[in-house]
Amino acid sequence: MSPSSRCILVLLIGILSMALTAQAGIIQRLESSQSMKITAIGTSLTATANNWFTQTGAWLQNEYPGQVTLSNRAVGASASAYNPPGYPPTGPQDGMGQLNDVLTLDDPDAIFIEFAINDAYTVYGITLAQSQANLQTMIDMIRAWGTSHGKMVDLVVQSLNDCYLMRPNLPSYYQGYESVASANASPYMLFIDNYTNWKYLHDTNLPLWNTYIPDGVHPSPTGATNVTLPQVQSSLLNQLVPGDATGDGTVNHEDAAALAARWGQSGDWADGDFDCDGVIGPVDASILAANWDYSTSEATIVPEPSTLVLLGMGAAGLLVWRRRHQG
Ligand SMILES: [Ca+2]
Ligand SMILES: [Ca+2]
Repeated sequence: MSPSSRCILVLLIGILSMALTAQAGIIQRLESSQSMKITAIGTSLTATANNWFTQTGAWLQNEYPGQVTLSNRAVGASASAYNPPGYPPTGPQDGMGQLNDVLTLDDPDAIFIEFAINDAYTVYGITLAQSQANLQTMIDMIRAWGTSHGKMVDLVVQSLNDCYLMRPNLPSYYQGYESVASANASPYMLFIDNYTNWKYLHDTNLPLWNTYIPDGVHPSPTGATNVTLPQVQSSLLNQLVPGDATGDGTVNHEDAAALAARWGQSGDWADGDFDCDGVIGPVDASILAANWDYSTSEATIVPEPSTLVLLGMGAAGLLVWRRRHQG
């Protein structure tokens, strides 16, 4: 069979089994008009008022009115799975406790996770290996819950800002988070790296960094708006599209060709294994077909009101011009 006819066959199989597939990625699911309960677990970096999560939630609620419900279960001074000395039994709830609440009370469609900053806090004594193991346990718990409830939960694992107060190995803990996310890669897993941007600001403009993180740990609302939020938005908008083997944000003939070339063989995402089972087959083709012609550029931010006003003025001007020239 020639590559092109094999490609057509694959697409036909895919179109026939389109009903089997579901959208993945928070923006994609919202774009397809799904309602989503979006939750967060984490430390004070997520629990404090008007932080990155509040701002991200407000942005999504503004872009997708009526579709987004938020639940923020982050607790200040918490770490992934540990009760700091002096806190229990009335102290902050650790990550496992927060996750239990999300799974039993929230019926989540998406969960943001960040504990690395406090796992790295030397006073808590959580090793890098424990931090990674705890994150893996949380991911396993979420996926098991999803399987038993018949739904896929979008996971967003993050590094947040840099911090130099009793956290000498924080970059390693952030890297640990990235490794665990990568080892659990799927269309429903996204790792967002905020650390690189914050570290860059620290190294290039320390006075501004000090303004944005006045206590050395917690970004101010302005800091969150100017550094964390744009990265979160960009990462969500550009999340790997199921079916996009080439990773260019568009699902088209190039991706079909990649998939056809490895049909029936083993491979990874770039070869067309979109359900991450290690083999390129009919389910992958159906995922590709379900997202055919999708482009991340379509999921762009709605123009600001001022832009709409300008566009409106342009349209009004055109109308006047046409009337004059018709009259
Ligand atoms: Ca592509
Ligand atoms: Ca597959």
